Amino acid sequence: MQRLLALFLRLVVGWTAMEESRIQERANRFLTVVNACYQSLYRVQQEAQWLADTDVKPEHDAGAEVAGRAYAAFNGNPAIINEAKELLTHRKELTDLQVRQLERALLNAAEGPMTNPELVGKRIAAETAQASTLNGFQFKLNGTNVVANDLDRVMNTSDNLADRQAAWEASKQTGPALKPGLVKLQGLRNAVARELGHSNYFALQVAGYEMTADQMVTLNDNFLRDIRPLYLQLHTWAKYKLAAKYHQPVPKRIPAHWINNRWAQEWDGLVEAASLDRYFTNRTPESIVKNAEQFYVGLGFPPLPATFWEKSDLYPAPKGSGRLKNAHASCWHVDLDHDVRSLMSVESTPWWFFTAHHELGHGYYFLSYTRPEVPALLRTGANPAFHEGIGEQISLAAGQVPYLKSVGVLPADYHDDQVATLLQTALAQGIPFMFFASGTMTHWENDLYTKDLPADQYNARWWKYVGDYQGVEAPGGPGSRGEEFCDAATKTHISDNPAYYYSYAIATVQKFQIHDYIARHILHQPPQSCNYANNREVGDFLKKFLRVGATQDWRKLLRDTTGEDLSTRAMRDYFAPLQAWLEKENAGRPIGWE
Ligand code: X8Z
Ligand code: ZN
Repeated sequence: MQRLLALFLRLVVGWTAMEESRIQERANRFLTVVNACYQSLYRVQQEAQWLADTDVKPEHDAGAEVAGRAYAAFNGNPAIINEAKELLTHRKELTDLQVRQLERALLNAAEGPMTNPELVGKRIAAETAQASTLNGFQFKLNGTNVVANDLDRVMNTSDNLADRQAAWEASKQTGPALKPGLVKLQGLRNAVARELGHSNYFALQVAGYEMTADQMVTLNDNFLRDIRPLYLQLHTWAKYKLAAKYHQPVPKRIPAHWINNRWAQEWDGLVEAASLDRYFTNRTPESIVKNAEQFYVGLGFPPLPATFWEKSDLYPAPKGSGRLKNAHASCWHVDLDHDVRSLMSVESTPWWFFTAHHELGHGYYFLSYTRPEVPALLRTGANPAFHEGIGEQISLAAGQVPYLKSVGVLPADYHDDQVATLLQTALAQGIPFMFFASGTMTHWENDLYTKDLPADQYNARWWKYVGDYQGVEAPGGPGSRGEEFCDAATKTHISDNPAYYYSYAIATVQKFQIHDYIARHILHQPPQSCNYANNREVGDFLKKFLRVGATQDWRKLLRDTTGEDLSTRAMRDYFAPLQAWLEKENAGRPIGWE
């Protein structure tokens, strides 16, 4: 009897193993084809998009639209959707790597599900038209054609409030031009997401984190709850400082044109003792990009491929060339192999110095996971925040005074006023940004897609969130920006990277966690004043998690990398010395804006 039972069990186990290998073989055959075609079509689509973004012309838009259709025709094909879904019903018999690829294939399909070709066609046409309006927009300041860098120059240097307001208002000219396209895309993106069962477009994007829209909003709200005491102190300090600078009474909320950044997302230029401006006037834009590359090479990463330098578009289009290009920095993995390019408009400023480090972070991440062990479908970040986080963290490291001195950006006798440096970092690289990213952007886009925000409430809702989360108000005061404007749409991501911005907030939290680990456990230096330069141990630590791409669960990867779950702990520790200093500076002042 026992022998019979053992034989029976052996047969069952053997049969199960056979079934398992049969289903794994089927998945492998399917994934081999999907990966190969995905990579080829991705390249076709990226090449066409690159042309459209770097040289805005109707014929390049047409090329991008056709390539977008070809990409969707394969990736959203019902045959792919059905087979991926069918295989996932056997998920227990599949390897983790197979499950990840199948889930990614379904997320890709959900962006252009050819179960409804007419809808997908409409979305691609609308996306292409919106990108063209955005990238080809001609700003005018006092009747003269200007580009975004010109407007930023006024915002970064002018003390004249009328000039500042004119530049700020000019920067909002894209809003009305983009609003009709955004209204259309709100409906089309939601309809596309619903086609494969996602409740809306915001939920589809958040699915890449294996989270629901509500969980994502709560995560962001919790970040803000954790750092609100520090933000209130910074806000108070900044508004007194700005009121004195512009000889104005101290307002409750800060007028948007008092702050250098067009969306008040980073508060640069307030701490004279930490200003790096004068150390950049004699540098060339080329040397800035080379500095950024050297940061990574010093850590043991290879130099960028020659094609990066040949094919990238790194500097402003020459004045008078008539060429219009996307003004927002980005980095592209054109062929999901070694063709990595960056699109920037680098000038000799500290802001572009940090942005170049950010973009090359994407580039080195692309190159790190371009390995045979990482299939094309998983050649992406562990999640989008990991992708944003690496360059953000390197920017934080590149701003450390000991590092800047060691590479000669700062003179050897530079006096480091540590409070000023910390204050500058908090204002320009961390805290107000969180209230824009987790607050205004995340809530507005969640409303746009999850709550189908009506078009006649876009601007009122935007300024409600700017006021509530950031403590900032429109230059003309509340009510001055009616629905004829569309100030949300002046932020690039609303059009061309929708329902994504919480990724920058998570990236900001994560950058402090990874930086904290490196400073304390590898460099044995204080996180607020350390130097990564030429440290191979730091490079090896970074490579270990960059090389896995999306082949592992992001939560586990973060825990394995830093020993911690996602948390604002490191960010709060970093700025802890500032809280007491600010409280002393702000003694007797009303705190906050309510
Ligand atoms: O968009 C970017 C990068 C391109 S991935 C330059 N960033 C956000 C922004 O500019 O709004 C970097 C930080 C925030
Ligand atoms: Zn980025």
